[in-house]
Amino acid sequence: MRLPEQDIAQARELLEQAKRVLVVCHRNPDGDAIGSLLGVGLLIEQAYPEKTVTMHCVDPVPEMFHFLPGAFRVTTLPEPVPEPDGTVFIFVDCGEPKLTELHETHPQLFDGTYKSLMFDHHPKNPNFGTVNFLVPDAASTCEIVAWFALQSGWTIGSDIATCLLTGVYTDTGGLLHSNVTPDVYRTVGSLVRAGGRRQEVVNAVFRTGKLSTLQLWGRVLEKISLTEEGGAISAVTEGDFRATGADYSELTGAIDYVNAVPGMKFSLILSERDGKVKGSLRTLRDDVDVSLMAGKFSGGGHKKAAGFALPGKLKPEVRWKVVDEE
Ligand SMILES: [Mn+2]
Repeated sequence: MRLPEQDIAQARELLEQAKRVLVVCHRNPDGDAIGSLLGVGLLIEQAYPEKTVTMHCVDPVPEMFHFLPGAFRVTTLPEPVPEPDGTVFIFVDCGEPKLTELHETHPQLFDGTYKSLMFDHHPKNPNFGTVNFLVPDAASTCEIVAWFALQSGWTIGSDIATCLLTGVYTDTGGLLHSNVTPDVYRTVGSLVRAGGRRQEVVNAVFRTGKLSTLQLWGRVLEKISLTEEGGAISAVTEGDFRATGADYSELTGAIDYVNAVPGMKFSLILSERDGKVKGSLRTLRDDVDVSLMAGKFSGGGHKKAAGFALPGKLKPEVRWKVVDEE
């Protein structure tokens, strides 16, 4: 995979003219958001040591990613935001401006007042940056950042490679999802060769589970039921979150286990939060499109992973049947 040379040249020109670079990722950041936020930040800092580079998110870095170099430097946006002259923004893994949660408080970041670069892989991204690196075929934003560095002739050190590997691993479920292409393996190869600490990422992300997370997942797994339509369905109530002490983000990943029941067409986890019921849908099948199912509830997503949110609460329903006792 190669990025257009003229876009790279234009991006480098913007960076060279800047005094400060502010990198921003989306709210509720996942591994790809944090990995690309830190990866880009550290890369730019290394390439242009005379410039001030800062990294920002409206939400804190999840504990799971605290092992990453630079994780403790991530802050909310400084107030007031530095003047446009001499400032360049870099947006990473944001499918649209509102995912930064700065679109209402800081519309000037998106209306052309500020110059910006954008790195993303969400197909519906409206290309809201001044220079856009949008690659919908990439499994993660971190890969796009890696190509940018490699094509620019920049050295990727082991710290930066570790950040970037994190995003590739989390957005591919540990290289297990169907979005893993030969290019993904090639990029992983380059990052591991650059000293990326693969095992550190795997252990922190896939082999570490807080007690509250494991107990929450226990409840999810215990409540799986199979429907006549071929769905494996489970639900978590606000009571489950309270009883386990888990927060909402700890539900991430549980759906892959619900989706593991053999022979099912799709899986669904319903979860209660702040007066809303959220649905997460997954399928392993090529002939099922869960984004269409989510669409019926005004949601959306990809063919194999989608979601929706409805106002309301969950009401448990137990079905009893009287049978003859032999
Ligand atoms: Mn991503």
